[in-house]
Amino acid sequence: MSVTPTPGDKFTFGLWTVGWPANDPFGDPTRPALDPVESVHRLAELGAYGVTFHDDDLIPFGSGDADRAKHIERFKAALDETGLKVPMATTNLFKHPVFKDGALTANDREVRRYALRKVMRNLDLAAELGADTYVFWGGREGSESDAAKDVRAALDRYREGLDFLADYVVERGYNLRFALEPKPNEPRGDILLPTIGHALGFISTLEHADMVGLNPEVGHEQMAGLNFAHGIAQALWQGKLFHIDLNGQRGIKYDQDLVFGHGDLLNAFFLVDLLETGGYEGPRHFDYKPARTEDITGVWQSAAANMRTYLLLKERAAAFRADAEVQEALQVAGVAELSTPTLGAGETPGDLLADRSAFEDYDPEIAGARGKGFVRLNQLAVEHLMGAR
Ligand SMILES: [Mn+2]
Repeated sequence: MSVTPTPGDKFTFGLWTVGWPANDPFGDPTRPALDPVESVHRLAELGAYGVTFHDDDLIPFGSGDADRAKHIERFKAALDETGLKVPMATTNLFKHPVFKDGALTANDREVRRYALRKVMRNLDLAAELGADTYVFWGGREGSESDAAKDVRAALDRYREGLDFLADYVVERGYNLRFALEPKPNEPRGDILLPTIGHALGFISTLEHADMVGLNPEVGHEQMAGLNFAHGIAQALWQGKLFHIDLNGQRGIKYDQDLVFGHGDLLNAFFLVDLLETGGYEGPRHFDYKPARTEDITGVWQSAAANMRTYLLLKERAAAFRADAEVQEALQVAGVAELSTPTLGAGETPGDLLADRSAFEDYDPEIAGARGKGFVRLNQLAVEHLMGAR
């Protein structure tokens, strides 16, 4: 198995990731802005499959129509030269002060109408560039004050906006699906649809629920103390893993956007194992930030590190699965038995009541005393991850 990335690995990067000049709330940029055209070329050289963008990453906010067309033309030329794809696009509904109280859920109705128009314009561009996924990260959809936001009304407006935009995609015949990206907080004190679970519940209420899924991000779930691999497993189970944002996060704190694997490495190991065996076929998209300490050389080193870490984890996970001792430990742990239905085919409540082996003759003390061998299994995973086996 090769750990040199190729387009067949479907690795993609947001223009805003490598292009981040490393300004943060406490400090000025430490790097010059990157031309998106240069990012396309460098990512292609590193073996990436594609790039993704917010409208404002490509076309500076407020550009006139002529300038906008020029930016798009240069970008398209770079895509043609490199063969890089644009599988996903999204809208910046968080940077400009107009969105300080949200976009689709701003209290101010005019802001909401402006936000819809901004999305519609970029949906047209996304379709033109061949994207099949459109992400909604509602970073400003939330509040700092429970008095200032009627959450039930906000969810009504969120649904209204997404239903309307989905209608627009259908009416235009675009081959686009929507992917909502949950995040618990930052930049708002509390963000609507804070976790995978909240977003799945919300999606089930949408008019076009079939064309709306998720774009979960590693760090966003881990900021809430949640197990990302479990969240992804549920998203897959519900047929809603439309896209994924890979990065690293170390515990419950601000959104770190570290290189993939530079946070909870063991969870990343099980995540890659799941993605590679669980039927996910979409891009492996990195939404990280090259650390503020890095110069431009460090930017490209960190981009390469994301892909190399993924491929190494893929290799380690495959070795774990192939190990005869692991297979025996899985057997002892009864992992496969969970796939056997609890009831027999056609078994009724009456049948279960009549089965004395299920209760009257069953000894819970014996079952309760039996060791499960889960720690041994986990240690085998850790040792494969460490390259010790
Ligand atoms: Mn993040």
